[in-house]
Amino acid sequence: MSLNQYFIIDSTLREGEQFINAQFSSEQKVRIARALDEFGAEYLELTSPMASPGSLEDLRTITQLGLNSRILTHIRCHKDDAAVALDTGVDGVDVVIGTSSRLRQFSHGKSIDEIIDLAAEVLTWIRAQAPRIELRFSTEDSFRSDEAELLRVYLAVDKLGVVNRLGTADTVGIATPTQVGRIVGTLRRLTKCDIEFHGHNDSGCAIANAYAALEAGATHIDTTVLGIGERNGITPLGGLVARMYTSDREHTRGKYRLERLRPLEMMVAEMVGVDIPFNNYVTGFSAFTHKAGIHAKAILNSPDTYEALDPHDFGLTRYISIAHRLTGWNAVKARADQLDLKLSDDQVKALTQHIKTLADERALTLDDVDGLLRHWANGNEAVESPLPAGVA
Ligand code: HCA
Ligand code: CU
Repeated sequence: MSLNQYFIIDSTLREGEQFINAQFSSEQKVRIARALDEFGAEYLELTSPMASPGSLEDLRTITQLGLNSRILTHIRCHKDDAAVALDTGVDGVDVVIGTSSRLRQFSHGKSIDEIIDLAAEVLTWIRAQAPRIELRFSTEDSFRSDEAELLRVYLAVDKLGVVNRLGTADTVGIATPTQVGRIVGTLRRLTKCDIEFHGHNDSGCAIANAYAALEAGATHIDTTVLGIGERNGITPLGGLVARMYTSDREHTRGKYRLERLRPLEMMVAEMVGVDIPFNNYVTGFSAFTHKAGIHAKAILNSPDTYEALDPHDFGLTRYISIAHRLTGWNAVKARADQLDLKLSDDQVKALTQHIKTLADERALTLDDVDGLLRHWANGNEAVESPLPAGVA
């Protein structure tokens, strides 16, 4: 399977609602849905209509917006939930039930055989009611479930011939790429269904696990904007897109409107009252900054020397920092050119040494360096060159 044939199921309006600060109003949900649709997310997963009267109403509203994204809702493995969900006109239903011994014992109390029987009853019933709906069956806590039992559940469901997709969920964020590859690869070999991966980020593998799932044959990946969700969330949309871009730039550029990512993230960040982390994929404030002189020189010659992602594809720009002791004369010269100041290479080299000496004594700003550049360009380059006002 080519890594190009995958779909994003963005769950900001379901898993993302489980983020501690998320309390989306109906109007905010519609704005998020539209922004994700414009970005190009193929599916949006919304909170169960059983969660609250407002959740039911918002599901109906968003289903009727006429978006390109297909609208899914997430329900327990119950006929009652399914009946309410189907009545909203959604494009698909994501059914989930826990299979780990912990969830069997402390959550729903069912044995593996009981899970298989219940899944058969509910899934067959849904298919009979809605022959064209996209039907997904997922096991919660798949990666802490006994592998033989897990497979028994999936194969029994596959055999029913009524579901489109089997979901795997790393509910507590403990899976590794190798484990995800093994389980998804097994499902790929033994079933004909599409395969979805939903991965939490508790131990930092959510993007790598999503990628491993795709390499092993998964077709659908769950994301949320900024990765928000229960605890510290799931695979972030931006991080997954960055990962896919580095694998196939042209395809990713064609598939998603990448310049929409930052406004989308800023909107959701504001709604849930968080800042975008400094080291966020693509949109963190330092994602396209370059500092060391050696990096700056190469970046000025050819940006792909030190950039796997082209900021312009995401509607962003790079920044080369020069006001510090690691600076290099090529970057200082580029700044002089930007300011249209005429300085010889020897002058720029000498000034660069001067900047390094000053930076050893105190933190400099770009204004300080610009002041020095102007000062030197005006012919005031005495060895003890006084700093312009405010710099010394
Ligand atoms: C949860 C459920 C879930 C479901 C994932 C899925 C998980 O714990 O809230 O439907 O595949 O992480 O297991 O989000
Ligand atoms: Cu989850």
